[in-house]
Amino acid sequence: MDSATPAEGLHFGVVQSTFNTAVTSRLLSGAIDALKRAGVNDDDVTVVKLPGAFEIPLVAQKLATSGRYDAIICLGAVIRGDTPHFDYISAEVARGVGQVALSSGVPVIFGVLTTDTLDQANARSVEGGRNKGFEAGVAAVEMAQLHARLA
Ligand code: INI
Repeated sequence: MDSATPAEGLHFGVVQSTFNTAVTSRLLSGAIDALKRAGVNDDDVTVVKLPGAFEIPLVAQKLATSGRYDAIICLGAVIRGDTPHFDYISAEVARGVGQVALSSGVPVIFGVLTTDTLDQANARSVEGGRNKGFEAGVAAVEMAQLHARLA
């Protein structure tokens, strides 16, 4: 991590979709754990919950353009079903999150699982173990620090 910019004092917005909520709740725990371990204050983290991954980009955009956050973390779980629905949602959330980062200039981290099965999603959202939310939290701190340094 970049020691020139302490994580303490940085502000983070976390967007959690509640579809597949058991999975995304563990992603949220992982992200919060990573932020705390980096020294981020509880009061400097805002969590916003929304219905599904498709809705993530709009809310991420609202947070990113508010000027209040040094990075935004997007958390969700899109799990393949029997129809092409998965392909539309996963493509749209990935495209939208990337677009929000580029248009806002604020780091927006993609902590959205896109898996074929619930088992795969569970294996990537283990509390205290392999956890995409934790990885997203680590990436958010690194990107917020880098962003501050490059500003
Ligand atoms: N939303 C998810 O976050 N994950 C899914 O797996 C999922 N599936 O499978 O349908 C899902 N659908 C809801 C979607 O994100 C929107 O909330 C909904 O279409 C309303 O816009």
